[in-house]
Amino acid sequence: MTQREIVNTLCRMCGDHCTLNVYLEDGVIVNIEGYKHSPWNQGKTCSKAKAAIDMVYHPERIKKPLKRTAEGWQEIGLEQALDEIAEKIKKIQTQYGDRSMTVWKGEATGFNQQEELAKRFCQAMGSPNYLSVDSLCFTTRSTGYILQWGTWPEPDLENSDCILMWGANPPISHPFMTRMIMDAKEKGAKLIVMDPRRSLIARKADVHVALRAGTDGAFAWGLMHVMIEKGWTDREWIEEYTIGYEKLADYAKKFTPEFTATETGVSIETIYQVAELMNLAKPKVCHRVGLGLEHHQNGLNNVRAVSCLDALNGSFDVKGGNLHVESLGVNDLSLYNEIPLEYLEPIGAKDFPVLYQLRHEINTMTALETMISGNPYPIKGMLMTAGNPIRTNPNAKKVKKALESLDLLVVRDIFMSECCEVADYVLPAATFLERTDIETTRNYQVVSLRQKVIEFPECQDDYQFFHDMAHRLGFGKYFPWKNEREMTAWLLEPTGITVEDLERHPEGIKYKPTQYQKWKKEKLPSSTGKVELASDYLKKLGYPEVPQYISPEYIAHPNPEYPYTLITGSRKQLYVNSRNRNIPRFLALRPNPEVEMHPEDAEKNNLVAGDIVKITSRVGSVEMPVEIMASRDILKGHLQAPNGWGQSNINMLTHDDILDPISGYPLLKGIMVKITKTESNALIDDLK
Ligand SMILES: Nc1nc2c(c(=O)[nH]1)N[C@H]1C(S)=C(S)[C@@H](COP(=O)(O)OP(=O)(O)OC[C@H]3O[C@@H](n4cnc5c(=O)[nH]c(N)nc54)[C@H](O)[C@@H]3O)O[C@H]1N2
Ligand SMILES: Nc1nc2c(c(=O)[nH]1)N[C@H]1C(S)=C(S)[C@@H](COP(=O)(O)OP(=O)(O)OC[C@H]3O[C@@H](n4cnc5c(=O)[nH]c(N)nc54)[C@H](O)[C@@H]3O)O[C@H]1N2
Ligand code: SF4
Ligand SMILES: [Mo]
Repeated sequence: MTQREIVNTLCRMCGDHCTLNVYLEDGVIVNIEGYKHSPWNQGKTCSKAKAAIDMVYHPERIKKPLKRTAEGWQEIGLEQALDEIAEKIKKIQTQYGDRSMTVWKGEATGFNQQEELAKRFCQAMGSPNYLSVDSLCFTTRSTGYILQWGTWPEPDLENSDCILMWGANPPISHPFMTRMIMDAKEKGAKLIVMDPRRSLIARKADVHVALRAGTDGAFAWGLMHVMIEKGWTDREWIEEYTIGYEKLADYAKKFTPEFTATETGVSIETIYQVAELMNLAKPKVCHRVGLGLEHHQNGLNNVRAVSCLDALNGSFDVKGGNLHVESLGVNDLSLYNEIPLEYLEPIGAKDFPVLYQLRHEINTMTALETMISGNPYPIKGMLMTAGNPIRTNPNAKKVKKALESLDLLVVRDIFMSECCEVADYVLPAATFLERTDIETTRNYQVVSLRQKVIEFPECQDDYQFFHDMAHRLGFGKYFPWKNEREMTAWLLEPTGITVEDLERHPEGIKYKPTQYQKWKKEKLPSSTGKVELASDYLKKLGYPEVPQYISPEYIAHPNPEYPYTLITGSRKQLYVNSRNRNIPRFLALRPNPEVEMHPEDAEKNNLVAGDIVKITSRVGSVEMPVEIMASRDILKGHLQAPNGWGQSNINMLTHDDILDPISGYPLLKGIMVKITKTESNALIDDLK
C-alpha cells in the first residue's frame, strides 16, 4: 500500500520562507502547496515552490563527490573526499598560515543560522577571512540603518497610512509583502514608489517617482529640505531622541526643490506632493529600501538619507511606522569573542572597517583581488557553499581568474555551476528540503521551523559538512552537536521554545508580542542611545558624519562614448539569482534574458524587439536580445538587464573597481554603457 504523508516546512526557493505542505508518497515528494494557517502566505505559494520538486529530483543533480584529475572529473566516496580535503587544508595552513584559508557562503542556503554556522567554522579554522554574498545583497541597507538607529527596522505595512517603496519591487521579489501593502491601500494608505522603471509595484502606486538611477539620496535630501522649510517635522521627537539634527538641517539647505529636480529628473511638484503626503500621514509613515539603492557608488549614504525621514516624521517604532523588531534571542554561534582574530589583519578590514567591525566579515571584492595579487598576504584555499560568484559577482572574468589561482577550491552545490567547473573538489549539497533550521518572520516576530523532508545519502547539509571537517581538522569541540537538528535545539534553548513546539506549530510561534514606542521606556539601540543623524563613529573613521550625497559618475562626469545608464538585476518572477535556469517549464516561458529599453532609444539605434545588442562598459561586454518597453515604463537613456544568466552574464561588464566607500559594495546599477546592434542570432539559437 502507498504510504502517504504530509510534512510542513519552509520554502527557500526565494528568501520569503513561505510555509508549505509537502506531500509524499512512499518517501517521494509528489506535490507542494501552501500551508493554509501561515500568517504570511496564508495557504498560497508562487510558482517557484512546486518547482522545488523539479530541482530536487533533477537528472543533473550532483549526488556524488567529484575530484578533479588529469583525466577529468572522478567520482569518489564522501569519506575519501573529506579526508583528502582536510589533508589539503592542513598543508595550506602549514605553508601559508591559517589566514590563507577562507569560507564563502552564497545566497542559496539562506542567512541567519546558515551564515553564523559558516562564520563559526571559518573562525574555528583560525581565519578571519570569512566571505559571503552579504558583500552585495543586503549589508549596505542593514549597515546604513544600524549606524543610525542601532537596528534594521521593519515597515509596519499593514497599519501604515503612507508607504514609501524605494528601489524595491515586492510583487516579484517578496510576493507576500505585496498583500500587506494592498491591504493597507484598501484601508486608505497612500503608496509612493521611487523607481526609474514603472515596476509592478509602481503600477499600483498613488505616486510613481521615476527618478534617475542612483539619485535617491538627492531626492531624500530634497524631501528633508521641504519638510524643514514647511515645518513638517516632529520637532519634539527630534529634540528628545536624535543627535546631529543641526548638521542635518544645515546640509539639507543646498537641496532646494530646483536643485533636487535637476539632479533627480523629478518635477518640483512631485517633490512637494510626496513631502505633503508624508506630512498628512505622519507618524504612520513607513518605508522599505530594496536593492535599487544598494548597488550604487554611494548607496550606503543614500540609504542613511532615506532613513533620516523616519526621524523627521517621528515614525520610528510607532504603529504604521518603521518598527524596531525585537530579536528571538537564540544562543550565539559566533566565536568572535572566544577566538578574536583581528590581529591576523582580515583582508580589506582597513579599507572597509565598518563591514569588519559590524559583521566580522571581509569584502569579497578586495579578497578576490588578493587571491590574484597575493597582497598583503596569500589566500590559497576556499570552501564555498551555495554561491556561484562567477555568475553573480561583478567582473566575472576576474572572479574566475581569482578562483583559478587558488591551490584548493571546494564547492558545495546541487548542480555543476561555473564555480564547480573550476574547483578541485565538488561536493553534493542538501537542498532546503533536506535540512533543519529556524527562520524568523521579522514583522510578525514569529519563529518557525524548516524541517527535513527527505534525504539523499551523500548530500550533506552545511552543518554536517562543517562538523565532519572540523573533527578532521582538530577543532571538533566547536561542533559538538550530532546533527543540525540538535544544534537548532541548542540555539533555541534560551527562548523557551523547543524544536518539538515548532514541529507542532507549522504556522510558527510568536516569540514576543509586538510593542510600539519602546523608546518611551528604554534607550534606542544605537551606541549613543539616540538616532545618529550625524555619526561620530563614521567621523572617527574618516568619513563625513552626515550622509552626504554624491552624484553618480554618469551624471557628474558624463562620457559621450558611454551614453546609456544601465541598471542590472531587477528581479524576474521565475528565476532567483543564478538559479532555476535548468527548470524546463521555466525556460519554456522565459528562455533568455532581455535588456529593457525606452522606445525612443530603440528607434535611435534602429532596433526592433528581439534584436541582439552588444552592451559594453569600461569593464567588458555582453550580448542580449532587446525588449522595447512602453515609453513610461523606463526612463529614456536608462537600460535594465537581468542578472544570473550563464549565457549573457551581465556581470561580464559590471564594476568591481567602483566601490561604495563605506560598505565596499560594487557598482551594479547606474553603469555607463554603450550599445551596438549585432547581426547575430547565435544567442537565441544556442538556447534552443
Ligand atoms: N549584476 C548583478 N549581480 C547581482 C545582483 C544584481 O542585482 N545585479 N544581485 C546580487 C544578489 S542580491 C545576490 S543575493 C547574489 C546571489 O548570488 P549567489 O550568492 O551566487 O547565490 P545564487 O545564485 O542564489 O546560488 C548560488 C548557487 O547555489 C546553488 N544552490 C542552490 N540551492 C542550494 C543549497 O541548498 N545548498 C547549496 N550548497 N547550494 C545550493 C545553486 O545551484 C547555485 O549554483 O547575486 C548578486 N549578483
Ligand atoms: N523572483 C525572485 N525573487 C527574489 C530574487 C530573485 O532573483 N527572483 N532574489 C532575492 C534576493 S537575493 C534579493 S536581495 C531580493 C531583492 O528584492 P528587491 O530589493 O525588491 O529588488 P528588485 O526586485 O530587483 O527591485 C529593485 C527595484 O529597484 C529599481 N531600481 C534600480 N536602480 C534604482 C535606483 O537607483 N533607485 C531606485 N529608487 N530604484 C532603482 C529597479 O528598477 C527594481 O524595480 O529579491 C529576492 N527575491
Ligand atoms: S515567494 Fe515563492 S519561492 Fe519565495 S518562499 Fe514563497 S513560495 Fe517559495
Ligand atoms: Mo540578494
